[in-house]
Amino acid sequence: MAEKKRGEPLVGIVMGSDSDLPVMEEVGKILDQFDVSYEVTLSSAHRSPDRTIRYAKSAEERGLEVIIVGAGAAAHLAGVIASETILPVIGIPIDSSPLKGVDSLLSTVQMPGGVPVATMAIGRAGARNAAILAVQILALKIPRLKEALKAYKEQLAREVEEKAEGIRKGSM
Ligand code: RP5
Repeated sequence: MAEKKRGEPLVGIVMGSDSDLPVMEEVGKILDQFDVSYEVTLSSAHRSPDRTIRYAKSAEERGLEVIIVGAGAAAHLAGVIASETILPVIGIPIDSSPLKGVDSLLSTVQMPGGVPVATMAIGRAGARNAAILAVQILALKIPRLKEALKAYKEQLAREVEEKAEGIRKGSM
């Protein structure tokens, strides 16, 4: 299947607060690397429930194919969005509260049967993985992304080889 016109967002990125931006920026960096278009917004399950529901309900007709959601503390944002869309929702628990993300991990992952949220690791690694998982989902229909993912895997392995070589030659 042909890819949509370049520039139309395929991925929606939603975060609960602008304080989540430093972690969520990692999602954009990876999507940029794969040349996948996305839109970014803020909404809160608790502070702006109407906005959150409007976003989720309109996501599919606006052409999005995957939604990535980051929230901290009592993180219900991904779950609420998942309840109002048939699109795959990927959740990133953010370590913004005194409980350091364990609270948001449990709030994001412990969905009742029937309403999945694909929950990533807490924090920046989770943000990186959310973006890669989104690319993997899109690659089911977009051949150039399959090739880019294969190259990405090779790059990861190359980086380990180079670091191993550096340690071998280093001062250990
Ligand atoms: C959550 O509460 C947000 O996702 C954020 O991680 C956390 C704190 O939000 P702020 O008080 O910094 O806006 O809803």
